[in-house]
Amino acid sequence: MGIAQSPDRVWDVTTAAAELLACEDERRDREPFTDVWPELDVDTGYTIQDRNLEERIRRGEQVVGIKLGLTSKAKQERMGVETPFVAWLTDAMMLTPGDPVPQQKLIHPRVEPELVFVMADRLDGPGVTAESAMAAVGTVHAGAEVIDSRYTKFRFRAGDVVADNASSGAFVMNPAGLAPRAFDISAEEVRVEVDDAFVDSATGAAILGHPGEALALAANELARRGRGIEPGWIVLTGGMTDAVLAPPGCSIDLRFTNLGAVHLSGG
Ligand code: OOG
Ligand code: MG
Repeated sequence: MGIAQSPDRVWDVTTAAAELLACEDERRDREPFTDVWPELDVDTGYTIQDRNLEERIRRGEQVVGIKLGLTSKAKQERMGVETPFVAWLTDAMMLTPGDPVPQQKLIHPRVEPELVFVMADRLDGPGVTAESAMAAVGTVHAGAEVIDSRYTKFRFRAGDVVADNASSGAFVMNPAGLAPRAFDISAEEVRVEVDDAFVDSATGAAILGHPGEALALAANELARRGRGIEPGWIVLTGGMTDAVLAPPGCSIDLRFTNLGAVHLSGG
């Protein structure tokens, strides 16, 4: 924790939390806090993230699940942060299939393909393994996350991005899910196409070897904060490839082997 002095502002958990939500509301990006507040570590970041979850709930939003961040090498290398982390999903972030990227709410959206779990059973850490985590999953879905950092050019350190609810923006999933035992999740491939041109691909194994590892990591991290993963929650297990830019007018297709496709237009 601690307090940081910058030329114009003093940052602590309360002021940084308020500033991040103000940036989101005003569609304004800013420099990362760690430039002037190097003590902003991952733990402090989670405290800020949870403060802002309370504020989102106070505004009437409801928690619908969680998202993992930086669970693939492609994402870790691009963002320059190697620690996977967890953040909150609320109903305000949920898109219906066919909805465009909500440009009017976002600063500089990017889209990434994700394997999404819908939980059948409650999952409580600590001590959760990938195997015990997968036993609590009801269905697996093709998904797209629209990330949107409140930091200029997505430049941040681990504490900054955890505080910023892991660049949460919006997400959508294909409603047709499969039972986890119905197919090989590690081998499930996604092909990313922008404006009908192939740009990238990855398999489920890109997510910590198996996306169940990401779910276990999330359960164990939430346990540290005195929480569990609830039945019905949606879990975004992390971008499988690097994210692609999603400006107005673009067309993005994520085509999965068994899970179908997700289409997003840039609006
Ligand atoms: C941080 C959020 C990362 C993922 O799936 O890895 C994330 C960022 O890339 O801005 O959502
Ligand atoms: Mg993501």
